Amino acid sequence: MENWLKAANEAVPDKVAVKFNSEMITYEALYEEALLLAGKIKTLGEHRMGVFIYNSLDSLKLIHAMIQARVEIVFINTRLTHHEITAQLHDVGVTTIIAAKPLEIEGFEVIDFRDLYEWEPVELEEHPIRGDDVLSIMFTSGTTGRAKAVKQTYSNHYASAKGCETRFGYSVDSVWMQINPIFHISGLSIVLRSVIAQCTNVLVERFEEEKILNLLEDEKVTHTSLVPVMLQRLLKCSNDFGPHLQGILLGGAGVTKKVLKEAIDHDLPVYNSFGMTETCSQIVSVPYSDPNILNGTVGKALENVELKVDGAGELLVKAENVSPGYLNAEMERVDGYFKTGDLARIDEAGYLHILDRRSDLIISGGENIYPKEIEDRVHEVDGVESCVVIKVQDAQWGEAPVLLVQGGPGNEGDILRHLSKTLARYKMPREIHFVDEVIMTSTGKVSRRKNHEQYMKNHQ
Ligand code: S0N
Ligand code: MG
Ligand code: MG
Ligand code: MG
Repeated sequence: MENWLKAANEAVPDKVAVKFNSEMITYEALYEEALLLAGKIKTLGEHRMGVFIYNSLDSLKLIHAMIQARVEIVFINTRLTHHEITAQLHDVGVTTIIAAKPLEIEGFEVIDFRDLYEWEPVELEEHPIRGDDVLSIMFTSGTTGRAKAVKQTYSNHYASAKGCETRFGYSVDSVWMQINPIFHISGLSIVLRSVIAQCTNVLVERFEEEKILNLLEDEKVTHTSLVPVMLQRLLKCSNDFGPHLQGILLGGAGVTKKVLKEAIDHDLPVYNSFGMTETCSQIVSVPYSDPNILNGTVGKALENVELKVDGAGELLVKAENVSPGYLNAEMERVDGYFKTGDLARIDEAGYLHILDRRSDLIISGGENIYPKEIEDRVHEVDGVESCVVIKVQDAQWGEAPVLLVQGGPGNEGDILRHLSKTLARYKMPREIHFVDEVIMTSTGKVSRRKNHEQYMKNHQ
């Protein structure tokens, strides 16, 4: 596998690789800095490390340095609590974290990124990159309540970039804007796509509507990715995204027809899509120019992706961009196809329709929440007899969790205290209701469906 940054340095050394606020860096400077930092990172002797970073130029330098040092990068969602981070990192044997801000997490050696510059480097040896080497590890919540660690290889990322490039139509002269967090595949895929295509990445630190709208125009951004909540928030501010945009890749959560139609009516070049951490970003997409985009489809398979729906209605994927597996769990496959767990339909013309997401997955503003994870934490509180988390529609975030608890309303304070210590803010239930009885199935399991029906009846 080619060393992408080295190749970009050879082909387009003077081209701006990254713009961030008032800073910018060329491919030549980025490569040199990555090599320098890689030599310092090597002194740690670790083959897998955690990173706790936000969208910033330093973070991109660090990612490229870790790639040059061939260290597996374990991405930490910066919205998580220390409780959640600790569980994830223990699960994958990580003991050292490089962080963008001073951070203390008990049991881990945390290195402040800026301190790396003071270190004496060791000499870097040229190692060829093998396609099946692991570049990154990202966590995705699991049905069991335990986060699964997804291995993403160099081949996975490369195939993903090439599939996207062909369908989404960007090239060396394009300008990508990255708003999505670098610790999600929606964000990291932009870092890697732009280096592979040798184009420019305009990196955005946080979601600020006015600033983003100005940058789209000032930096002549041609391509970007958004989750639907971001698009909705931008549309509230303005429906004129300037004359340069050629593609807005929408993913991470279902988008309503209303929002899609509003965007298309204002000539915004939206592509709906569907992808997962396990598939290293989108596997299907559909452009604004295709009238089918308003039929509820997430699109047609990318050129290098094979899709099937099995007898039970489950979506199966085979492609170079599908992860080889989880580090801490079995990845279910059949005949070489990854079993996504999502229920889907492929229509006669080959368009994919997602019917239902993996067992009760709640997607809040592009962040995945599994009910089981919240339920497990609630069960840890004294006095709770039973509980269930259900999914409700939410005007601000698309979907949100609601918690129903059986056992003493006096527990509310304890529950809230325990949840805020152990769960990220975005996973906090929007409402807590105390019920006489959490409804069970005939086999004695909590029934999410029946409790949901009951809740809807009471809250019409
Ligand atoms: C939507 C975002 C930007 C909202 O963040 P914002 O407004 O900056 O929030 P903060 O100022 O940090 O916090 C304010 C309060 O809001 C709470 N909060 C923040 N986010 C959420 C949330 N998602 N849900 C609920 N609450 C939230 C904070 O907790 C805070 O509250 P208090 O004050 O009470 O603490 C932000 O959420 C965001 O960036 N979301 C997107 C994340 C993302 O990129 N997800 C995609 C993940 N999926 C994938 O990567 C696979 C699909 C894929 O690859 C893809 C996806 C999209 C586009 C393209 C692709 C592709 O194929 O390449
Ligand atoms: Mg995920
Ligand atoms: Mg904010
Ligand atoms: Mg978030």
